[in-house]
Amino acid sequence: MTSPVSRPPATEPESADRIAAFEARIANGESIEPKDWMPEKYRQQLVRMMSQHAHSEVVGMLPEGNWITRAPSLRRKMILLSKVQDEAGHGLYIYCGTETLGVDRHELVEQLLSGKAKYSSIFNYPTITYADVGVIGWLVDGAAIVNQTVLAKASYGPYARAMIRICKEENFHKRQGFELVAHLSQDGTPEQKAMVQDAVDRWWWPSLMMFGPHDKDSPNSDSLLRWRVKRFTNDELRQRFINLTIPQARAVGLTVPDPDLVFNEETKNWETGPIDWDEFWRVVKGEGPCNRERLAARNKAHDEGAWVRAAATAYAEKHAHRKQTEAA
Ligand code: FAQ
Repeated sequence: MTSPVSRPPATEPESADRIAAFEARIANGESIEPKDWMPEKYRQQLVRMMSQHAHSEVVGMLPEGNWITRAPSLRRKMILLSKVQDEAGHGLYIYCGTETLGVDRHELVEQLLSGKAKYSSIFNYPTITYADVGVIGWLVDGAAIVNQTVLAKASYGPYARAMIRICKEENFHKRQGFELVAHLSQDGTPEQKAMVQDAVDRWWWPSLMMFGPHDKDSPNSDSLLRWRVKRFTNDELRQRFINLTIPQARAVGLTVPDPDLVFNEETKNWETGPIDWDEFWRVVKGEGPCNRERLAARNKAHDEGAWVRAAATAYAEKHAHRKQTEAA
């Protein structure tokens, strides 16, 4: 777990009664708000999950951002620019949400830049062709929607509310991705069809890994489910995504790279072959194809933005000083 982050000491100590009252509120479907009392473990779990999520949105700009200058038309460039910009906004909403838990954003950003914090494994894979932009929109944003639509009902108010807006934008992201995938696979040249199939072959398994380890290997799920931050387990959401996506792939004449894929008539689930969890943990631990590149890019952007932060701080100080002088 990422190191717990500091907060002013709670004025009211934890007791069995207080925890029971808190859990009763959650069981009753109430929303927990920043000024409400909460167990320290609940706060820490939210800080961990929300900060990882915010980092993912920000690092998630990099793989597709690589293609902005090489988008094949003005229309595609405009779509991609606004999508990548949206991801920056998502990061900001979620960092703001995390700050309501008494965390300093700088501390979180520092953890990301130093490589201490986690972010989604999916963003450590390379975007090799333009078809990857379509496939990321379709599969990666599609997986994010399945996960985040449920998080929009999470017990912590600021997180749930951020998810409502984010999901609306993610829906646009998914649609633009699927539109590009359908265009390449149905109207494209044989080379374009091969290119989009190759992108699906590379992104399919990493997209399934986005939902996290199997339930039996998920140490955080129990408490998150009890506190209704998560409403479904990792495996349940993964299965929902697979069931939604296979018919979409078939509709546009694409296949997923899984010889063991079968439809179970009884459960009505598409069942996949085994996921390579060794690969997943390698990527999570920093040994994925692009982990170093991503961190280097974020650090470079942070360093190059130092003058903007300095200018904003100087402007804020000047403004505050002027207000003080006017009030005197
Ligand atoms: N990558 O006990 P669990 C997006 C870690 S946003 C890396 O099951 P939990 C939008 C986990 O942190 C994508 N690490 O954990 C977009 C934990 O480590 P810790 C991000 C992972 O929290 C699209 C350990 O493994 N979305 O795509 C991953 O109960 C396109 C054990 O795991 C969110 O963050 C992983 N895939 O469940 C942007 C959604 N999975 O902290 C740009 C919110 C697990 O104990 C372009 N988060 N780990 O050291 C969640 O729903 C949950 O946190 C899960 C993990 C489901 C990700």
